[in-house]
Amino acid sequence: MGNLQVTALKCEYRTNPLGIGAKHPQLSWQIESDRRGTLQRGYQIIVANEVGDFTKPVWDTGYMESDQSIQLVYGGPELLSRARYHYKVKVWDNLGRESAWSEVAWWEMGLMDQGEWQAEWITPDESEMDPQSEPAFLLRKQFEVGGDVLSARIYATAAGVYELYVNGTRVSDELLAPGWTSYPTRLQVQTYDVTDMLQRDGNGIGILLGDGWYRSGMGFENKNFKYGERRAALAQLHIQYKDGTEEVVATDTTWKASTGAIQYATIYHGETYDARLEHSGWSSANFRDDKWCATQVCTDVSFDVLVPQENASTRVTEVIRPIAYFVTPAGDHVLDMGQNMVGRMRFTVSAPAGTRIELKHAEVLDKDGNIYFGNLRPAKQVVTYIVKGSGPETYAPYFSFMGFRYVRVEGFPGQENGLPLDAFLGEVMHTDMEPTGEFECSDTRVNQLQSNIRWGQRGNFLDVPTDCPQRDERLGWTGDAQVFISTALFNYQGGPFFTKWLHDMKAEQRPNGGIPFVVPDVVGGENSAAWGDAAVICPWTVYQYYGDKRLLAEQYESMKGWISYIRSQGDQEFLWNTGFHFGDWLALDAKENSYIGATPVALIATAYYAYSTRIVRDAARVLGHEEEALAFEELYQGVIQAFRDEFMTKNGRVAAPTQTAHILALVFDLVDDEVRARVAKDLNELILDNDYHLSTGFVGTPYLCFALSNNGYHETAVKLLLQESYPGWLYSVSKGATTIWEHWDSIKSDGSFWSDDMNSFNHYAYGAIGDWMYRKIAGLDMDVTVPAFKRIHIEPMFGLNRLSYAKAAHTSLYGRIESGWQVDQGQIQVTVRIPANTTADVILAGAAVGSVKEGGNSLDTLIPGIQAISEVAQGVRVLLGSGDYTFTYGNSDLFRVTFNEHSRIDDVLDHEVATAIFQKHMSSLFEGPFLNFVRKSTIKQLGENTMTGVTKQQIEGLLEELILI
Ligand code: RAM
Repeated sequence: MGNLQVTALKCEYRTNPLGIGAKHPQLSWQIESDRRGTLQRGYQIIVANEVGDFTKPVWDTGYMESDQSIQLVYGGPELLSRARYHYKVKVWDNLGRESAWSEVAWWEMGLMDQGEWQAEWITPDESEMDPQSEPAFLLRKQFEVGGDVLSARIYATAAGVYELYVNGTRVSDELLAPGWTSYPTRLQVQTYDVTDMLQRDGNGIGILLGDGWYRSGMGFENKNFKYGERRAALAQLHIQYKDGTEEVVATDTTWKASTGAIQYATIYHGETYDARLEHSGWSSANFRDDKWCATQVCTDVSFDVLVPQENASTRVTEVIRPIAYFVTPAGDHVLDMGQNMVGRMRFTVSAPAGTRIELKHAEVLDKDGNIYFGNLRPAKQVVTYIVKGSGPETYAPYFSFMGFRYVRVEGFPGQENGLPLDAFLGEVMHTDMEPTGEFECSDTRVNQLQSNIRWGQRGNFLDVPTDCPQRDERLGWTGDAQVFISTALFNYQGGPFFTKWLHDMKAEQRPNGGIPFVVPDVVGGENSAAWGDAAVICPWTVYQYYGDKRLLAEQYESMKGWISYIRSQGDQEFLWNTGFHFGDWLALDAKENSYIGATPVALIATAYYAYSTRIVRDAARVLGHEEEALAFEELYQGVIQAFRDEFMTKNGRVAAPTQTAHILALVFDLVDDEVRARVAKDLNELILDNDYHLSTGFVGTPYLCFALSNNGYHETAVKLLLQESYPGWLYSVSKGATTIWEHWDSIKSDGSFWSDDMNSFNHYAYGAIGDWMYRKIAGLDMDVTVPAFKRIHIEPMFGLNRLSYAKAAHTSLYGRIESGWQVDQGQIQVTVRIPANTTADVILAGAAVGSVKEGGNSLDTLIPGIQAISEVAQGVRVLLGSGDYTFTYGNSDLFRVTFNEHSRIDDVLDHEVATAIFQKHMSSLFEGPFLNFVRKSTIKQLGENTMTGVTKQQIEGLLEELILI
């Protein structure tokens, strides 16, 4: 009967997760099938207890007729705190096949009930140690294990950041636990499996406790103690013996406290570690702690705020080596990591005791080649290590992270003769999300852009979505997250990440529905259009990608709250024309000395008012709140009308002559079809007038290319993408960027900097173009009416003659989706992969039914998996079931070069192709100072300009070759 398998079982987005907090966890699986067109017709889930005895199931769904294979809500009896559940799944498909049972997977509940806490919050005794002092605390206890251990778990958290040790070994590779949440209301508890770490009789347990976000002084004021003055820790070890008894070891005042090597550690400024002050063996049994201080109970943090960890943990996900070492003109010894990264340096050193080594981290070099710290503002990013002197010592900071490509090293033994590169490693740190997106095309510059976008995400998804990872900010700016979330969810599995952050947003929403600028809120400002709208856009985007109805339901009140906030603001119900807004932040049409672009903020605010209201309407429908949906529809219509009255001319022009104003009118559907054509044309002209350059900021940029591609100006969108001169995405690439910059000209063409004041080289907002690259260039898109890619939409837009191939992949909850195309002399090949239990509409642009073949067969034969074929305006539409398909067809018109003497070759050709042709005909000119001039000149200018020394013959050769394309 062929092969049908259930694989990749997930609970709450994760494989075999510990410490689940959801009372009704959501289960997902994937189906592998050797047949095209596989759909799930039914499923059966069996959940068993701790030991996995499936003969006595906790929950057995029996055969369920349903095509649901993701986010299936556990519906059995109440799940017990701390219990492990095993589960397996089988499915039946539309071809009548029954799969075998999947492999058994499990999840384990966290500590669910506050009443179970026997542990107390502890901190060093105030009478013996100043609990506000800088050095990190060491807290420890000795305990006995009196039997054969079946299993052992530790539930722990901290006011601060902590690492947990048992018998001298770290219990996990998680970093900066418990992560950053809205601490006054929510603090995550981590669960660790320590079964294999316990030993019979004497054991030691230790907690290393630093400041972290809790006490570091986040925000602009550089004030410590934002959340609290004292660090404290809470931990509870449950030992289950094989004889069925249980024992608990918990933090209480029998623990002892000390300080040690970590003399200082904060998020912005780095860490100071004096290895001479280490307490060797401090977390092992039999360590002499009689000289250590006592501890006391700390009541600063309540038990009510504890929640089992929601986000994936922060980890080192990659280790990179420095690519170079050099001495700057100013005499600094600098390591180059080759990549702007976020994390920490690990190094190994042998030196006499007391040697002081200092690492200071920076993102860029200035135009003279000196290391540049100006953009860090007060953030120091300095790591100081004081050598113990006992042979090779290895160290990396515990409780800080840096944003950097370059590291200035001072005091490293022998560095006058050069730094030994192999002594240093860069450890890349971020929330450990599964990579789910790949994009590649024929233009290597665009591939570098894609890499920059991904690195921007990695560096700024360190537990919260931050604006930047280096200066004294690193805050959960709502606007930045909102513009980037769609790209982010293509690139990485962000379900747990956004679930946690949105819960924090909801926790910090103001009683009137207002939304703070940053979440967790350490800044205090609130309620800017496009920033506060994150409360609506983010849960909806998570729903679109992952079909997570529970999160949508959890956030629904918060989403509505934001709309009612807006509604109460304007001087009439349907307009939002009051208050402070960041506007089209950093747009290039801003007035001098302003960050706020020229697009009227009331236009932006009202446009988002409409957009968010429409989303809440749709969310209401999904959640079955029909009456509310109707009310939001009415409100939406009112806002659209008000937008038109206020911001459109009678004849259908956008009154504000900015790119962003036109973009919003188009992408938020604020105009009807007739007017739409005119607005699109006007937008296109604004860009042509600007010689194919954008002028947009945070608000317009993410949607700019969508506005063009979706309204008949895809060619202009592609030109914008490929624009190498300032301003455009490839400008920073041409300047050697390895991450996305905050400003289009963070480094100006003369090598000088935009400013010291606000100039991050790792700011993902403009990376939002990634979404368009996936959806339009590679054509991998979703049908928005069916969430989670259950219905896939594949429609590559070929980028005319500028790109010769593009391909993308996305691992959805259903499995891997692929879309790719290539063109060779007018022959087009489109390849797709559609996972089981989904279907796809594939649009083959410029195709005619008679000319398309799939796997070599013409479409008029019966092809397995192809369910329907039709001609549409763009070409041919095929409806596919799951499977791998290759379509081929010819259409040389689509790729014909429209070339005349006014064309610049770079404008009409794929960068790689242009390069090859240039090399062939003008090799003499290809290098040297004229190169740029030649590439940017029209054929006419080239022929006329004797300066370049281009011969008539060369021009003719060029033209001949171009005609062949
Ligand atoms: C800057 C941040 C962020 C932006 C706000 C308005 O400080 O870096 O990117 O959202 O301003």
